[in-house]
Amino acid sequence: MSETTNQTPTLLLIGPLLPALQQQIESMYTVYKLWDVEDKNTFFKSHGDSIQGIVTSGIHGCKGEVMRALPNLKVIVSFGVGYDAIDIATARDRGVAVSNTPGVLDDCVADTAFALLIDVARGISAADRFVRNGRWLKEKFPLGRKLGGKTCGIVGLGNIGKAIAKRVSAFDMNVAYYGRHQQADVPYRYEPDLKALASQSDFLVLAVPGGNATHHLIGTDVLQALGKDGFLINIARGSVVDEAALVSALQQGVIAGAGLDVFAHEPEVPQPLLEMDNVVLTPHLGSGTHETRQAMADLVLENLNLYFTSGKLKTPV
Ligand code: 8YV
Repeated sequence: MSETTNQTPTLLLIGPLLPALQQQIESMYTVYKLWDVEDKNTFFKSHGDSIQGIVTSGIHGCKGEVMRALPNLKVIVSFGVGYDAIDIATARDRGVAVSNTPGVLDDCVADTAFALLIDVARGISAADRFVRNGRWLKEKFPLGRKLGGKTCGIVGLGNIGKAIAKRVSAFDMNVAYYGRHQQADVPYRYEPDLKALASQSDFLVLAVPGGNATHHLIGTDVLQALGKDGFLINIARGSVVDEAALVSALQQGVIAGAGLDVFAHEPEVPQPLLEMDNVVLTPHLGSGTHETRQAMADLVLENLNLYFTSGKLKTPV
């Protein structure tokens, strides 16, 4: 924690950032780190007035109570495209500007969705365990499912959804999508009924934002519609799926399998999922490549510096 002079704006970091990004921010601003603070009330009383900006991430977010403790807060700059963990209503009420990092991570998140899809279809992770555990010496690995000719239902055809559609189309899959509105100028079939989309899909891929509007969008009814030969892929947010319903659907063979990068209570993953060979689990690595995380870091710095020199944000929410 460092406070040098009052000439540089004072920022509060909610959680640790990429080390290089954090270092750059610390070299340009006066920075407090909330995770280092033992007594938050005392900290807010003595330093709350000085803080003009918050830097956070899609995971760390920012609660309304933190904003309310900072009377001179003007801006929240977030690392990540999803901002469901930021209390946007409170930010708007208090006239606090918010930015995220759209555009720069679509390809990597879509790659992750496709990696999970091909993995669950062909059992790549399970096959790796099969070879390592010496089972190949005694048994045959079970057959997988072909992708070509199958239907991929995409829930949420935003930039990431479109990047997923492009990838699965290249593998000769049919694409249909569900969303609030049909989109002009997309070559994919719109399905206005989520359950109908699930029942037509071999793979149902979730690419909607998190938050109240999509909370538990996927429950028992949609999983039953997806059916015993269907796979669920989630690279969106754990909150979009009723996780207990998903676990029980997998236990009872209601669906064939799942590829999951996000969970309801990260980094906790329900124990039954850890024991299933037809489920591929990744630790919220959707955007996690050197190139994309660097691009996200650059955009965070750009938003921050632009705000404190011009009062504007490059990518406001
Ligand atoms: C990041 C994400 O892992 O962009 C998002 O919304 O979920 C991921 O890209 C996360 O924001 C980093 O904390």
